[in-house]
Amino acid sequence: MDQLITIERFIIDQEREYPQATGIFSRLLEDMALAAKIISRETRRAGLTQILGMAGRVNVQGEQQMKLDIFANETIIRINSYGGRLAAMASEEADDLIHIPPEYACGKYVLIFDPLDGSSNIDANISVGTIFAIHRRKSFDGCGVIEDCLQPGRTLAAAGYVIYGPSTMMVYTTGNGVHGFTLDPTLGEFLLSHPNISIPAQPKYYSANHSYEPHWTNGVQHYTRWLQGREPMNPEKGGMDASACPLSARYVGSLVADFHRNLLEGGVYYYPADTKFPQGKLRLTYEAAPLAFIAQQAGGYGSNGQQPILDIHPRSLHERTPLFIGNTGLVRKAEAFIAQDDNGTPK
Ligand code: AHM
Ligand code: MG
Repeated sequence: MDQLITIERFIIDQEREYPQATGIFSRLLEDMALAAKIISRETRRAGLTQILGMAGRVNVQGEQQMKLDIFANETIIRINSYGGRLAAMASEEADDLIHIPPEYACGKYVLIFDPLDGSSNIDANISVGTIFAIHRRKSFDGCGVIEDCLQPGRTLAAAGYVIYGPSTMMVYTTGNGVHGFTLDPTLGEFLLSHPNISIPAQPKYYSANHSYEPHWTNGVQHYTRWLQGREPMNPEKGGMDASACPLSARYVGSLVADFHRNLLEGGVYYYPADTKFPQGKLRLTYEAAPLAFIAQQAGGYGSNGQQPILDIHPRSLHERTPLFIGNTGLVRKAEAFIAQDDNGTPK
């Protein structure tokens, strides 16, 4: 008989496999699920701000309306500030480290997040997402410090994302497989819908913003033509062989949506360095690293085109990185083209 398993029950069942677990980590994941439900509720009403009151203006109830990315940011901070679980937080929406208010205890984890990635898509009613990463703190006591957040993805304790699409899903890993939960809005519960996700061996899609092609390196341009089945690599130098190609192009322009589709269907997403973004556009600590950890747990791979994303030691909270992520063989192929044709820097 099919079982109905809520995310809370699943988290507790996983915790039982670690007798030394204190439960703090489980509560942290449950808090993220609660934040996701609240953000989901608000994104569902996004188009209604037009008639109920625009962001930054007063709505018909006389309440101040907030932009959704600010709302998402404040929701995650509010839910995670107390409870003694975290030593500090960092967010795409905050320049500096977010400290735990002095009236609350500091805990042993740090949370780094992008509260509403792809938020420029909201006005067109396109899927957006939240991405989060949880590290064990490095500092020993007191409040957390920035070095607690500047750890390579390889040491992540957990990572996940929430996609606000036709349905809302939360997908996460604690290094023990990737599991997906779909929100039943009538119950207000995330139910296990996608246990043990693994990227299909046969990919279907590649996802990149083609309008930047003239600004890409020779390696990335050749790689793109290879994905389209228009250009062989002679001799084949690693990664998937050309029988996988041509792949179909799909690009939402909302990282969580593009990543999620390729995770379930097979494919590669890339946002390389180019002349507009010489370091790449995406952020290492709260976009690339958590998604690379999830990809790895699902049998895939995330690279900056030259080395694994998970090996990069961040130097600052908002550091950017090129990103190639998805089926291992497709990402290794990008590395092979980049190594063959350029040194990874824009022309
Ligand atoms: P954001 O963090 O400002 O929302 O930007 C990140 C977004 C990603 O979701 C998406 O993959 C990418 O930027 C799209 O960029 P572009 O419009 O240049 O293709
Ligand atoms: Mg973002």
